[in-house]
Amino acid sequence: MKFDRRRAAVLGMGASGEAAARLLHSRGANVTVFDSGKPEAQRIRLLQDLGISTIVGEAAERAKADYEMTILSPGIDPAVPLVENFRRQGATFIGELELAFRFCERPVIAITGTNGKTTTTQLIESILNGAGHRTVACGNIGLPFAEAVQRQAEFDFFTVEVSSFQLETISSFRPDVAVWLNLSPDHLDRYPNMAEYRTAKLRIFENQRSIDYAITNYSDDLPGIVATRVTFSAYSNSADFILDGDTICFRNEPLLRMAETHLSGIHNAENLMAALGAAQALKVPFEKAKCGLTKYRLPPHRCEKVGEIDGVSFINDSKATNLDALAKALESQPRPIVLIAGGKDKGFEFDALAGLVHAKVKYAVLIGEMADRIFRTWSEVAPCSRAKTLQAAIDRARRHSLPGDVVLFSPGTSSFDMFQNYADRGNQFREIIQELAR
Ligand code: UMA
Repeated sequence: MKFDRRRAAVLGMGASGEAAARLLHSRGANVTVFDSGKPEAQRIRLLQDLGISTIVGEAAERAKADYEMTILSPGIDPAVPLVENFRRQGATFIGELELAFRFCERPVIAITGTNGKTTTTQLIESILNGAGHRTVACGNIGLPFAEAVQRQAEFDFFTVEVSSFQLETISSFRPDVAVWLNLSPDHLDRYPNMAEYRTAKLRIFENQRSIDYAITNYSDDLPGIVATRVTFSAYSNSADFILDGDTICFRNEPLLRMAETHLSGIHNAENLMAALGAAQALKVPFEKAKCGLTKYRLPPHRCEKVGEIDGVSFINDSKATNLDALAKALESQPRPIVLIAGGKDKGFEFDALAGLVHAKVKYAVLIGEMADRIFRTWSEVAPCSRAKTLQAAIDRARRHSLPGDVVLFSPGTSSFDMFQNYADRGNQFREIIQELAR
């Protein structure tokens, strides 16, 4: 596909905006990138050196929008002035996911869900690479799809983590295999309600045909899927993939014991089933798929043990950016828990977890924008207090823990009120614990 001298605008100069601009530029388009925030100076220079124009700050919100196509970065809320200015002038938008797909000449496996996307995306990547197929985990996971597509000669498949934000702006995106893991409240600072969040996510199936595959959680009632469906569930025996004790089975045939992997917990059993479903859709024999699954280890910030001090274990679960992830961390922990939770206000009501907190948490320290609100509900079911910094929260948690306890840092919401992102938050937790353990 060539774009000789077509005028393209890219809104947002983050990772996906840069990748979209580079992809369009490499195909001959005249590209201008707009950013109404403060993008990295190095990124501005890099783009300008390539011959890509940049407009940043307030000027981006008043710019003339006479472009033949406009690419919107996923993290930019469509209601902000930057987007509104373009919309007022008649622009229509596609996202970087859609743009990259238009250039993609390889089969696509797309993975969505509120929790487990990154783990499942990496499991599928591990299965395929272990079975001798060349793939790369890209998309919402970090490496923009538009960047991966520019190197498509290196790959046989693309394994793409997709977020609801990215799916909002697709038109022709059609994965050969779509994986739907689960749905629970998240991003309610962007969506007015759960129905709109769900609608955005359901678009993963929108363009699929009957020759494609949809690997779906049996517990979720999903409308309008025409692809061939394969279901999984750790809670029902009616799905194609089920959990029998410790063993994952496919239509009653035992395939894999959880003990053969480095993963634990019901949620990870479902992630493994979903990955196996994708492998099966891609005709990867089970014996070959197993090799990638048994080798796989979780990335950091997911119930990661970062130290032990005076018999107390410290667990970094900074990736828990919603209530469902926090609930799973609490449920999977057999030891008495001193919990550190809280962060940015994303529109959640933490009282939904009051029962679980009562049952599992001996003390909770609350941080961030939501500390006061969580304190109001949880202090009725468990001893709680608030702390202004992560260091103060850890000090307080230590004072309330005994040998054999676990200090679990599982915030249950986003990090952006106090940290750059969840990884920065988890790294800071790990560094403090390692410093204390010295
Ligand atoms: N910006 C404006 N005006 C605004 C708001 C933002 O110009 O009003 C600019 C910012 O100044 C910044 C740029 O937009 O320069 C940021 O764009 P972005 O938020 O889309 O961030 P990217 O760096 O392009 O990262 C995006 C995804 N971010 C989000 O969806 C929020 C990354 O997912 C993804 O890894 C990356 O593309 C590559 O595909 C992150 C994420 O948090 C990990 N995702 C959410 C999640 O997993 O819950 C959905």
